[in-house]
Parts: sequence; C-alpha cells; structure tokens
Amino acid sequence: MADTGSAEPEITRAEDLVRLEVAFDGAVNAGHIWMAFQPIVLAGDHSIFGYEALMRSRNPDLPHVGALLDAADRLERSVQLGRLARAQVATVFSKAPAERGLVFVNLHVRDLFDPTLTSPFAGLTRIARRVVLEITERTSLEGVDGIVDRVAELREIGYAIAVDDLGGGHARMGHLTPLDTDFVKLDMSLVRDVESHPVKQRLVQSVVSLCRESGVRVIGEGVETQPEADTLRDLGCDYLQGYLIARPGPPFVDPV
Ligand code: G
Ligand code: MN
Repeated sequence: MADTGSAEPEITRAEDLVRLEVAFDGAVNAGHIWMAFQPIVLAGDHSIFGYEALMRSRNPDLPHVGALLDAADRLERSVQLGRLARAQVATVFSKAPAERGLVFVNLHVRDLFDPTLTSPFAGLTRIARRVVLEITERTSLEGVDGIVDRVAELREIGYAIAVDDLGGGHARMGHLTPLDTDFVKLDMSLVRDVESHPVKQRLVQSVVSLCRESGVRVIGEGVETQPEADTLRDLGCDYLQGYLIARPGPPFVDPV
C-alpha cells in the first residue's frame, strides 16, 4: 500500500526524537527545570492563603514550559516530569514556614494514579496536609475508572483536591463532581472583565452559592485588575490569584 502518511522520512523523525531527548536530558540534568510560586490570597484583605506551584524552564533548547511539556509528551516521559515537579515542590514546602500556607500543585489526569503520590517515602506525601492537588476540568475525566475512589484515597492521606479551570473546559468531569472536592478554581475566562459582564457575574454567583452549600471554597484565577478583584470578592469568592496580586516567581514572592 502507498504511504499516505506524513511526507517526513522516518529517519528524520528518529533524529528529531534523539535531539529532543538530548535536550530534555540536558534540561533535567542541568537543573534547568524549576518551580515558580504564585500567591493565592484571601479575597477580603489579600493576606496569604497559599501558593500555586508552576513549572518553569530556563533551558535554551526548551525555553518555556510549553516546550518542556511537549517534549515530555513526545518522549513519553511526562510521568518523570511530574515526579520531578512534585519532588521540587516538596523540597521547598517542607522547609516553608506555616505562614506560607498551602501549596497548590497541578496534576494531570494520568498522574492521578501515580503510586508516588501515595508512597510514604515520597516528599509530597509527607506534607500532604499542606497540599492541594489541582485537577483540571480541561481534560476529560470521562471513562477514567476508579477516579472517585482514588480521590477519596488521596483525601484520606491528607491531600485536599481542587477542580482547576472551572468554566473553561467541557465540564466532562465523569463521576467526579466539583462538589465532592475542597476547592473550585474559576477559569480566567470567567474572571476577565467580570465587573462589566452580568452573565459572568450570574455564573460566578451560582457557582459560589452551590459551593457554599457543600463547603467547597472558591478561588478566582487570573485576576489582573482591581475591579475584577472587587467584583469577585463582592460575589462571594473566597480567594484570589493573578497578576494583580503577584506574578509567579521563585519562593517566595509576597502579594503587593
Ligand atoms: O490552568 P492553570 O491554573 O494551571 O494556569 C495557570 C497559568 O496562568 C500559569 O501559567 C500562570 O503563569 C498563568 N497566570 C497566572 N496569573 C495570571 C493572570 O493574572 N493573567 C494571565 N493571563 N495569566 C495568569
Ligand atoms: Mn492550576
């Protein structure tokens, strides 16, 4: 049968992968992958509640986090990258004073079942009571078996759970509903110019009131302006995160 696939010859693709692998190993071994931390504050007085850990790269060949995640994906080394990120978070937060609050860690669906998350020997497990695992609403959880049991297990060993990017995806949470978690993070698209969009305000209000009934706390993400912050606070949002408060940075940037 004629080759109707990519015009790219096999040999070039193989060479590309090798080059990518060299770059990826270089980044890992040279310590070019680091974690930035962005404050999450109380909506009322902007005092520290915690930080979201965000992966960053200072490798010249993989110069931003998107390139790094793509490389890991192509090389089937995403699990390794996730473990590296969580180990770094654990190193920082096991030494962080209580005033720094909780640390929010992004978790890909495929990492949810990583045994290191519950291993008593892993750094993050040891500080689980200070950790909130963020599960994004952007990746479908439909058809992922055992998710409710796994989330229950993670909560039992001390982790809290957040639904990330609520309102930005397809709400395909499968059997996990946001009301079975501890935090909901509103997607930036709901936050942007919320002060002048009545429909966004109604949506935020509904999410807040549903969450309140179930004891779930609400975080507004990507807050860039004072009117956005004030409106979210007035609508009952518990916490805020975004460039208005501080950009992600090395541990630890303080809110302005
Ligand atoms: O989906 P998730 O919560 O993981 O996304 C966080 C991303 O949003 C990070 O890459 C972070 O740098 C970025 N971010 C944080 N605050 C703001 C903000 O106020 N505005 C914008 N545009 N991006 C932000
Ligand atoms: Mn997040």
